[in-house]
Amino acid sequence: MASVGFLGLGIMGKAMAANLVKAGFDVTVWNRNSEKCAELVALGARQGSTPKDVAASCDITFAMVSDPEAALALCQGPDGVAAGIGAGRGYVDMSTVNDTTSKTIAGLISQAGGRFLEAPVSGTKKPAEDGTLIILAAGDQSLYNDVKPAFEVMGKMSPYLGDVGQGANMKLVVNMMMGGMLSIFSEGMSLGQKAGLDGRQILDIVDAGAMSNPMFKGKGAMLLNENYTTSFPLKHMQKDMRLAVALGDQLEQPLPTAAIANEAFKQAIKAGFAEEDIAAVYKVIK
Ligand code: NA7
Repeated sequence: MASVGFLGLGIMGKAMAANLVKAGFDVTVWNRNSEKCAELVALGARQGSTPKDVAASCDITFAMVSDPEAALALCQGPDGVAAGIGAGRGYVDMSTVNDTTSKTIAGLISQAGGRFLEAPVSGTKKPAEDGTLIILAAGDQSLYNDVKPAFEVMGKMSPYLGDVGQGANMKLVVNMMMGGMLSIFSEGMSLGQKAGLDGRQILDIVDAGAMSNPMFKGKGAMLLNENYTTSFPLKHMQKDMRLAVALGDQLEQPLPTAAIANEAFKQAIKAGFAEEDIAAVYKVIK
């Protein structure tokens, strides 16, 4: 892979792009707020002027932005990726969006002669920094083969899931389960402590049994310390829950538990916790 572009240097994109630079890839970065490029340039990346410019000058361009609207905005218009990509070049969108958005982007890229892969990731800030994300790829298989070396830098596994849309769907299923688990976990922690139980002991007991998992461990400590330092912004989890519930509507799949968890995340956004970590949902439950 001769040269790669990276669009979107938020919490996730910054860590992923930095790993590519450190692994020796020739990386050109772009971010809407251009100040965020400085840290990557200091590491050795070039800075592109627009998404079009990056897509036109790199063999393969990755993107990692917030939501469907942002992912579409990157591709469309005179400065968008589709305007620059040209024949044979690759575009890999790693943002979490819904299948419809991903298919629209795939259409824009293929009409411009490019190859498209969707590759949302499971994992938050720490796995992004450690290069241990789970990358959920779907779309053009030749591009998948070409980007494998970069996926190996950014993640610990990168299964190929089939046609465009299946990566988005897999990601929504996984995060919907995560949001539901976090919501019931917060209720349990609140109920237990209101009943006079020790929060630390609740965590230890849960951790010793079949429900032990890294999320309860990590988020549990955050709840007890009332520390909601952002690793996965709460607003993005609500977006994922919203998109999963919409997919349930589309497929006539009842999702009563996810729908209720989505309401808890909506309440948390209304209470002003959108930019805090997903663990902050506890504050509206307790
Ligand atoms: P962050 O830290 O909220 O970063 C979001 C990024 O998306 C950031 O680079 C934003 O640029 C960019 N963004 C947002 N809207 C736009 C538009 N309209 N155009 C271009 N760029 C935009 O999110 P994370 O890194 O935690 O998460 C990224 C994805 O992974 C997301 O889908 C999660 O659900 C999972 P800015 O710096 O604001 O100029």
